[in-house]
Amino acid sequence: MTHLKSLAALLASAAIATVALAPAALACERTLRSSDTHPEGYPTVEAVQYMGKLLEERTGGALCIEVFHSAQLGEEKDTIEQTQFGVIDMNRVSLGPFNNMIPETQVPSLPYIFRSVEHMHHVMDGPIGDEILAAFADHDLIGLAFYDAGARSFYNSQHPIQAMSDLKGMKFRVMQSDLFVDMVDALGANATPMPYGEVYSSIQTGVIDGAENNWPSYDSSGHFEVARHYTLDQHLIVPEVLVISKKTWDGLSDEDRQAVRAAAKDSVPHMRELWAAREAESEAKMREAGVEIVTGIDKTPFIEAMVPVYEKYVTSDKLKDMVTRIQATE
Ligand code: GTR
Repeated sequence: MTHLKSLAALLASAAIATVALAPAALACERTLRSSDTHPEGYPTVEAVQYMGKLLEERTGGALCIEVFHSAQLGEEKDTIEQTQFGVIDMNRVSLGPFNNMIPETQVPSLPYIFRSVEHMHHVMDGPIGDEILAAFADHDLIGLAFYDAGARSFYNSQHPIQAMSDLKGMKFRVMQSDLFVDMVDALGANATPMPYGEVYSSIQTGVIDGAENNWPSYDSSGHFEVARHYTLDQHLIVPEVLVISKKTWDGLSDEDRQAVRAAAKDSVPHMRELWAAREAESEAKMREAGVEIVTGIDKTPFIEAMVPVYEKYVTSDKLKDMVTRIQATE
């Protein structure tokens, strides 16, 4: 009897467990795999997870997103290819690695093109942003939204950069984009394009003197441990982009596509809040960690040095027109 009772109890608890598990198991008919180079908790990772929650709620569990953070699926350039092939469904990346492939992405990647992050928001939230997102379609990708990445500045292991002349002959890692190679060369330094994940050890072993990035990346990558001099020259305000594979897109119903687009757009204000908080937090952390920070440098020579870079990259009428419209945007 006791035995029977406990068997009944076991069956009952199994039934409860099945019931309890059922919603989770049924919750997602389809889970989209999304890549990110940053660790759990980084604003881009959290923004896509938030988008996933919106999507799951709004589609009644037809679509969910799982973010593979910390470069689990590979470095940005490789994951972009895999997204084009449809092996990865979604990807959150910088616009930088798209520069060589999609000329329109070069425009917001031009050094000092934006006067401020607010200026960048006005441009990317408007028709120019939409034109850039649309340009992904010719490359087996659908552009969904832009996210914040603050401003990028130079940091290095050697000495403080007070003026452009201090960069002379130094070796800096850049993202894999010809535009950024030419940017660094135009400043009198030498550029080494390489994947993000190789930067720490390359600085540590002296293969390069430094790199350039925003506060949260400088912090979360640990680069500040090996490159203690950070100069706020803010040469790039290049946004991040969220894309979905055209292969995945083609397999979705119209309704689901609309839900994906809307959830991506709706994650942007949330991302901006997360970003602002994280940026301030990382900057404070870096100051506390004793990083030598150079502020208030004269940016004029940096800006003037970019003239040949603009001449080299802004060649088609389309890109010229975009640059003119950006400059005319409030
Ligand atoms: C970060 C950006 C990453 C990656 C990285 C890099 O700011 O969020 O997507 O592009 O920079 O420098 O490679």
